[in-house]
Order: sequence, then structure tokens, then C-alpha cells
Amino acid sequence: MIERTLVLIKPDAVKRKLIGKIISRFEQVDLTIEEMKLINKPAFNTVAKHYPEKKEWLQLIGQKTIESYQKYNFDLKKDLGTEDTLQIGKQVRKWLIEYITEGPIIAIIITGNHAIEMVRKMIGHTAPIFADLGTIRGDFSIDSAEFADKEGRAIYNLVHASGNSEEAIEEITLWF
Ligand code: IDP
Ligand code: MG
Repeated sequence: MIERTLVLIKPDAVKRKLIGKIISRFEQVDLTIEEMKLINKPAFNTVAKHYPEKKEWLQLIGQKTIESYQKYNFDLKKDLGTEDTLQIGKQVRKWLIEYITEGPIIAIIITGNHAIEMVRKMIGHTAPIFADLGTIRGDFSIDSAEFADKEGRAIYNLVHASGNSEEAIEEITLWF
């Protein structure tokens, strides 16, 4: 089943000169680069739409943070001032918009057999510290939620990829 998905190479990856390495991984498995562009200054409004203020999604992000803290027995309340999943989600969304707008990014449409699932598998877990070796996030970073939260920023995890077919359609329309 041929699918299309959206990938963003985030500012930390561009800064670290990883564009080529990341793109070559997708080509290596025979996925196709259908469109690609460098965006020098990602607009606040576009990024805010990319990470919309949807309650369900905010709660999911909040939940991931809580799980990461539990794994290491770290004090969530101390770092984030709250244990409420929705509040944590809102805080992370703010950091995320700051992160994606802070420098140049690359937007790519990738197509291929089961491209959405395949690309997600290739980028790995949201937190690089949990991402398997062999994935993009796992091979190029060791960042984690608690580490990022302590510095008051989003997890620097190099790439974004659409999570499902609805997200893919919305995100492709937004960026292209
Ligand atoms: P994904 O990028 O793996 O799909 P999402 O849950 O959609 O992960 O979260 C979007 C982005 O928000 C992540 O890529 C990461 O940069 C950031 N993020 C997620 N959880 C946290 C957190 O607990 N602290 C800081 N940043 C986070
Ligand atoms: Mg996501």
C-alpha cells in the first residue's frame, strides 16, 4: 500500500549537519523523496498549527513525560510544578513551538509502501534515550524528557514524522 508521509528535519539536526545522513537513511530502504524544501525561518503560526492545541494530543504528550519520569523515579512536581497531564502537555507544546521556530528546518514528503509506519519505525522513540540503536533518534542523540524539562525546552530529537494517515494528510497540506 503506497502511502505519503511528512518528515521535518528539526533545527537541532540541521545545526548538527545531519541532513544528508538522515535523508540517506530513507533512501537506503527504498522510500522516495517526493518533495523537499528548506525553510529558513519556520513561521510561528505554521508550527502552532502543526502542533494544534488538541486536548487528546496534549494529554498524550503529558502522559509520555510522566512515564519517562516514573522510569527513573525522578520528581516530576519539582521540575514541572504540576503532575496534571494536560498542564504538562501544554507546557511541552510551548517549548516545542520555540524549538521548531528557532532555526532552519527541512520539510519532506516521503512516499512508499507503508511509508507512514515505516518512517515512524525508522525514527524511533520520541525520547532518544529510549530509542533503539539503528533508529535515527537512537543513533544520533541521547536526549530525554527529564533532561529537557530541567532546561525548560522540548526534547531535541532531530526529526518529526506523521503519526498516522490523518496527521500525514493534514501536515502535508500545511507544509506544502
Ligand atoms: P513524536 O515526535 O515522537 O511523534 P510527540 O508525542 O508527538 O512525539 O511529541 C512531539 C514532540 O514534543 C516530540 O518530538 C518532542 O520534541 C517533544 N516532547 C514530547 N514529550 C516531551 C517532554 O516530555 N518534554 C519535552 N519535550 C517533549
Ligand atoms: Mg507526534
